[in-house]
Amino acid sequence: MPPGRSLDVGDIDKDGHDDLLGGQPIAADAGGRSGGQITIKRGHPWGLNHPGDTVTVHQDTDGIPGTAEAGDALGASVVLRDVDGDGVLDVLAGLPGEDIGVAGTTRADAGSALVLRLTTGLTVASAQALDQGADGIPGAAEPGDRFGAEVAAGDYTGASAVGLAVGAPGENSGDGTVHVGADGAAVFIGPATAGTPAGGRLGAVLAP
Ligand SMILES: [Ca+2]
Ligand SMILES: [Ca+2]
Ligand SMILES: [Ca+2]
Ligand SMILES: [Ca+2]
Repeated sequence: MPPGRSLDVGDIDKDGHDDLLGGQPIAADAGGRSGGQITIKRGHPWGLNHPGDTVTVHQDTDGIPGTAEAGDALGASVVLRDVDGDGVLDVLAGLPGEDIGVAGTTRADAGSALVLRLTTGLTVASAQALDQGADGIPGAAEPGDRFGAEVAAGDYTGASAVGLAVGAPGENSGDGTVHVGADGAAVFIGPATAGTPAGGRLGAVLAP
């Protein structure tokens, strides 16, 4: 596995050694794949490169929503966090180049994000795709939104529940937005709320 374009670390299998999550959104990168992919490498006292301890997931993997298509850019952003509170780390990964179908039309590069609930065996127990206009996420999937260009997770409400944040820097002609989901509701944070300028591409970069 070559270095990813996005990285996070955490002890997924709970053996006391951090495991590595890498996103590889670019097919032309060494070891890359059309549509992008994410790779998990199990950490050991002797390092990361133990044969058989690498798990790669993409949209053509069984159980993952959607289909791998050129330019999806799965893995443009990744974060490891226990999103469902079962004590095992999970993956939030962005696909800002995913095209979204809305009422029979294709919205190119509207973008999507995947939530992958993991097991300590480094397998995906369940997967969910998020995009604008679906699953209670405010806004509409429009061409070029690039929802999923950046992702983050944290306790945004002080309720000790993990919330998810997804950036869509192409929203509204590049004004950008950040969608924050917490406590079962998602909020659209745009320039009027964040105080960012027109064309400021809010959501292009999120701190973990
Ligand atoms: Ca580990
Ligand atoms: Ca796709
Ligand atoms: Ca979990
Ligand atoms: Ca939109």
